[in-house]
Amino acid sequence: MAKRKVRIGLVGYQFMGKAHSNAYRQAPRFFDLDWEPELAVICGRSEGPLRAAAEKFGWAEVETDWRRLVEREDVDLIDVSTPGHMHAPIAIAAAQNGKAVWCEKPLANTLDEAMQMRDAVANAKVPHALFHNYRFAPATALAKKMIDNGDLGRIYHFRAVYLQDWIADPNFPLVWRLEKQFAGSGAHGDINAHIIDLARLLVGEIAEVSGHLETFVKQRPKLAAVDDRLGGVASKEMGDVTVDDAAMFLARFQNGALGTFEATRFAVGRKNHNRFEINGSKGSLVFNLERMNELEYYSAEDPEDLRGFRCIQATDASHPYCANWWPVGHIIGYEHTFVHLVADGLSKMAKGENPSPDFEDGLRNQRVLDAVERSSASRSWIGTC
Ligand code: SOE
Repeated sequence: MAKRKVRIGLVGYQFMGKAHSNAYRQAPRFFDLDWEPELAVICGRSEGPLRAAAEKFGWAEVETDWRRLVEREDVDLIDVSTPGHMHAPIAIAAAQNGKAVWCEKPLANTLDEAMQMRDAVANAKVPHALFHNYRFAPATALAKKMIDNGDLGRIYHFRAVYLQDWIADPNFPLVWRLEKQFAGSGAHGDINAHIIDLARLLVGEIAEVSGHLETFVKQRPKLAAVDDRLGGVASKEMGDVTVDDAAMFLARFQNGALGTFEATRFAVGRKNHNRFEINGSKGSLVFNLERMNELEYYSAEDPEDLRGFRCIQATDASHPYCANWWPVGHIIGYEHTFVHLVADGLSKMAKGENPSPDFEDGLRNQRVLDAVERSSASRSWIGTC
C-alpha cells in the first residue's frame, strides 16, 4: 500500500524543535509506518537562525509567520514547540484551519487556555497529541504493562521527583521560562507536568492535592540578547522572577493511592533526574531517567530467600519499541522517546484513532497543575475536578 505523507509544519527550532525534527526523520527509518512524516516547513521569528536550523535538521522550507503556516494547504500537521504563551493561539488557529495539532507539554499556561485548546480540536474534529515523551521510554512502557497485568497488585504509593539545577546560580539570566507571562509557571508546569503525566498513566487520576510553590531567587539579570533557556547574554539591569523555582505536592488518587511529587530547578548536582517509585501490595517498581534502559522490580511473591530488587534491562526485542532498534543490551537514549511518540501517534492516526497522550490528557494534567497552584495560595487541600 502506498505510504501517505504527513506534511509537518513545526513552530520552534530550539531544544524541542531539534528533538522533534530528529524524531520525524528517524521514525519512518526505524518503524514501518503507513503514514510517514515529511519535514515540510519549519517556523520561527528570526530568519537567519531559522534557515540554519532548516538546513541542519532537513526542513524543505522556512516560514517566519505562524499565522501563514497554519493556513497553508500544503501542511497537514502543526507541531507547537514554542514557549508556553504561544501554545494556545497557534494550536487553536491550526485546529480552526483543519490541521492535526501536536503540542509540547504542558498543554497550556493556564487551565482556561487548556480548555479552549481541547474544545478547538474537539470542535474541529482534528487529531491532537501531546509530547509527554517519557511515557515512551521502553522501561516506562514496561512498567505500564506490569501494573496493568496486576504484577504490583493494589497500588499504595506513587513517589516521584524531577530534579534539575540549571538555574541554581543566581546570576543565571531572566530567560523566558522564569517569567509567568511566557511560561505560565516555573518548575511546576515544566517538569511536575511530566511526573503528573506518568502518575496518570501508571496509577490513575488524581482526586485532590496539597502543595507549595517557592521562588528562591526573586530577581535575576535581564537578558541583553536572545531569550534562550540556554542562557543568552545577561545585562546589568535586574528583573523579577515571576514563577516558582520549586513545586512540591501531596496527592490522593481517585483509587485511594497516595502520591508525592517534587519538581525543582535547585537540586544542585541533579541535571535531569526524573525518578518514580511505585509501591503495591505485590511489589514495587523504580524508574530513573538517568538510567532509562533499566526498570527495578521487587516482587513480594519471590521465594523469601531470593527477594530483592532486580534490575530489568528493557532492551530486549520483547520490550516495547526495542525490536525496532538494536540487539539486546545495546541501549537507547532520550531522543528515542520522541521517535517512539511520533511513530505511535502516526500509526494511530493511520488507523483513524487519536494519538495518546492527547489534549484531553493535557487538560486533565492542567487541572492538577492549577489545583496545586490554588492549594499553595490558599494553604489548603484542593480537588482537581
Ligand atoms: C527543561 O526543564 C526541560 O527541557 C523540559 O522543558 C523538558 O520537558 C524536559 O524533558 C527536560 O527539561
